[in-house]
Amino acid sequence: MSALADLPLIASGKVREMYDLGTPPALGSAALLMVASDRISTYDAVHPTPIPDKGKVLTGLSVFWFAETAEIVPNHMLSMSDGVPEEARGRALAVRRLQMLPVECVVRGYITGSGWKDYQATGTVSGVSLPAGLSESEQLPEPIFTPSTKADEGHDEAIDFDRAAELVGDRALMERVRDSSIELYSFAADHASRRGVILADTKFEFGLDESGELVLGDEVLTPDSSRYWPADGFEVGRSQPSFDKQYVRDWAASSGWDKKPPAPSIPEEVVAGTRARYVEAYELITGEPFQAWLERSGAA
Ligand code: Q0N
Repeated sequence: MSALADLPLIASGKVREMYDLGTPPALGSAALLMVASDRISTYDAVHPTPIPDKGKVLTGLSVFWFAETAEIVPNHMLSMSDGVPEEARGRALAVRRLQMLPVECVVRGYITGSGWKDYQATGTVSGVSLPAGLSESEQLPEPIFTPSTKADEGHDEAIDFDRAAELVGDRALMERVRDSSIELYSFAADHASRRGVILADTKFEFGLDESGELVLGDEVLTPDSSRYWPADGFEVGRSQPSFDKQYVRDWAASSGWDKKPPAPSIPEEVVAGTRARYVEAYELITGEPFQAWLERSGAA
């Protein structure tokens, strides 16, 4: 018996789902249930093997960052308990229903991934000109806002600020979105650096509430929405190991998988190592035992 299955599904991605909660009296506004699964993807393909507690780690991290950043920008979190079915406790949040802005708000402090590719080809990322001569994974002189939009096959398409403002239909609002995004990134990157972790880049989504106020939505500053690198061993001039997924990627690279779907199942020692890295990320960033989140959220 699944309480989740009885809720209307309104959006689903590779590794999470959103359900309609209606307008529960205890929450006082139209609400959604945002659920993080234990599924993991590498090279854009979802593996059939779950990583136990991954959804709880990501949800706990989002809750940490929602609390830490609430004075920078209000966010959509309503509750980790009211409206959250027992079976989803710890890996789901009740959130305010917003009118989402149709842009993904990427902030980069380091030049890597698709940004590195675009920079090598054009010297720019999402219309932002960067200094010549940067090396792969180098820290940028200052964080840059590089919005994107969902292209047809669910792949992100880089757009410049003007195009983002056009899609949102309000240039002044888009300027506030950009400034808030950079402030959120800078705050989080500073926090992470003091704990031995580099926040290379991250993606935010924003919406407007019923009174037109700008609100931070989605998951925030999780390993799925961000690139976290261990500061230990960081070296400019090469791609960096991902804090969380490197065990799976290293195993996948040596397994003979051609990195095209379907993704293979993951051996148990790789699952265990990966789970330990997610828990380590939670504990490093929040400064508390992961067990504390399990208890506070009603998962344990
Ligand atoms: C919602 N997505 C992810 C924006 C949408 N609080 C909310 N209220 C209503 N809808 C959503 C949220 C949240 N979070 C978010 N789907 C529904 C999809 N993105 C893709 C990029 O554009």
